[in-house]
Amino acid sequence: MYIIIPALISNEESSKALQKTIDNIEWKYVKKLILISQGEMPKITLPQSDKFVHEYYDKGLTKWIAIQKGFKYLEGDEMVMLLDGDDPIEKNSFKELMEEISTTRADWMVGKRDEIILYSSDQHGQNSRLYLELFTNTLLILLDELREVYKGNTPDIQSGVYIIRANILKTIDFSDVKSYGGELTIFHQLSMRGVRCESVDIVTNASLQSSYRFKTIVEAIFDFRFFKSRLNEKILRICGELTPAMYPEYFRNLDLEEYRREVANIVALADF
Ligand SMILES: Nc1nc2c(ncn2[C@@H]2O[C@H](COP(=O)(O)OP(=O)(O)O)[C@@H](O)[C@H]2O)c(=O)[nH]1
Ligand SMILES: [Mg+2]
Repeated sequence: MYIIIPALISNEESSKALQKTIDNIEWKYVKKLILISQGEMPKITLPQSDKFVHEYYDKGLTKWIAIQKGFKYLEGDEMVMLLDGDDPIEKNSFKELMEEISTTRADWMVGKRDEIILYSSDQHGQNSRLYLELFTNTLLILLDELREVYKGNTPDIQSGVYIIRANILKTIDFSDVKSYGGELTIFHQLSMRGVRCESVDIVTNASLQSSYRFKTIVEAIFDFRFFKSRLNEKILRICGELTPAMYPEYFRNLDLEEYRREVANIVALADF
């Protein structure tokens, strides 16, 4: 398999997290690891191997442009894992995931996180990012009419762990992705072609503060053509009501009143 890691390095902590991400890789499964880093030059020890390439840019990229820089190294129909560089997956879980990818016949897998705990600097509640992801995932599932397809196990669409065959990944049009949300774009485009994802369970590590601001994420999501052109009050209301039932596994310990307030805030911020 190939692995593409986009990494924005802003301090010692993010450099360390990148080192851990790379240290957890089982090299026997890997054809090429492609690291596209930006910000500070990462202070890491890299494997001396022709299985490894590193492109560094001091500025001017986003996560999804960085990922696309890696496409020129991809050949054939091997699996490509898009992996965040902030050590998002617990060590053993990552090992199991690599094992599974090495034998799967699937065209496309999406990592389903055990917990969604994310922090953007400007979010106002502990669970704001969780609600934002689940609400907008549900919106996409509704708009793309996929409720029946994924009944009982709704994909974790905005998880950073996407695994797709190289030839398929290269056909995705990312021109609509400004900053955040390439996962939603991939999900939408492949779904429209009838390519279904397989969810694969992953155990997450505690996450560092996000490089994205909450407001930026909301604006980016609601700016996608496939959202914007199809939204109205009614679909937003239905989506608000359906989300907890689509993702009961994440709603177990949550307060529904808090959820409703957060959704109202998201819709107000979205200003579509
Ligand atoms: N190369 C590159 N990587 C980025 C950029 N922005 C974000 N990333 C990486 O994309 C991944 C996801 O970003 P992160 O801030 O962790 O988002 P979150 O987990 O959704 O809160 C991380 O590995 C970041 O380092 C960027 O502008 N350039
Ligand atoms: Mg992260």
